[in-house]
Amino acid sequence: MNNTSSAVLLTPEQFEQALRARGSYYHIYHPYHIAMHNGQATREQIQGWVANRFYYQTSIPLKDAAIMANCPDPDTRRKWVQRILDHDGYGSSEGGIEAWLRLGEAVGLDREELLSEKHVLPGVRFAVDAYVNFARRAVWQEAACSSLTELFAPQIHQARLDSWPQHYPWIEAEGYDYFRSRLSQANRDVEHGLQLALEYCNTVEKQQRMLEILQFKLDILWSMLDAMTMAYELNRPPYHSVTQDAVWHTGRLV
Ligand code: AHQ
Repeated sequence: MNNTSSAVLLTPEQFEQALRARGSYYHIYHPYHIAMHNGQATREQIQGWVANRFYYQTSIPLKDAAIMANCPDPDTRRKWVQRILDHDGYGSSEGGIEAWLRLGEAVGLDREELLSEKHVLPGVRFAVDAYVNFARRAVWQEAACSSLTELFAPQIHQARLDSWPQHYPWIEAEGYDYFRSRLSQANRDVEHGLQLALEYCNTVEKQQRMLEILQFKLDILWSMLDAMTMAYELNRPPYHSVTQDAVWHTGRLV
């Protein structure tokens, strides 16, 4: 994908532009997401998305803790820990995972159903686990900067807030708190992530590798929606040719 041999060292501004240009491949352009945005998603497709994305949300703190475990710099850890608190909650703040459980209830899925992870499709699980395992073993700067798909996230959260209430009146308004919370959190995270990327990527090789890592993360987000498309749009969930039952594994094994 990236031919490093012909690449040249980009200035920080040029490198930031190169990172932002990958936004063309963000999952906001995936047909599943476009259908949800345009009001063409069924209740089952929305519920499937919420239940599968719950696995992504609950994996983010594990990913961020893995980065912190590999990071020897206290200043970075002091900033990075906020990401874990944003999801797990702290003091009187409920956290994003609790807010996502309320999104589940708002779309008609009770807490136990999301917490059981029984709806998490193998393809979604494998994509998300690849992200967590990458964070466990990669150079901490590379793992930290793989969160930079959030360069494009505020747009996607705002789009949901702008379109879903009118298209899906059956979704209770309390469910939208999570998207609202991410508007400011994502912007703050991106400011830190971008600063790390521009500081760390000071050679052609590091710049080219970081663009590849960002594509890896874009592929994770895209593949999650591909798995949901198979199951909830094409009605071809795993093993559909041999059983109508949901027989795939639902435990976190890696
Ligand atoms: O809700 C999201 C979230 O908490 C995070 C953390 C961040 C990371 O560390 O990789 N990425 C991310 C994202 C969230 N929501 C996604 C969405 O479409 O709702 C976007 C996703 C991202 O862009 O990586």
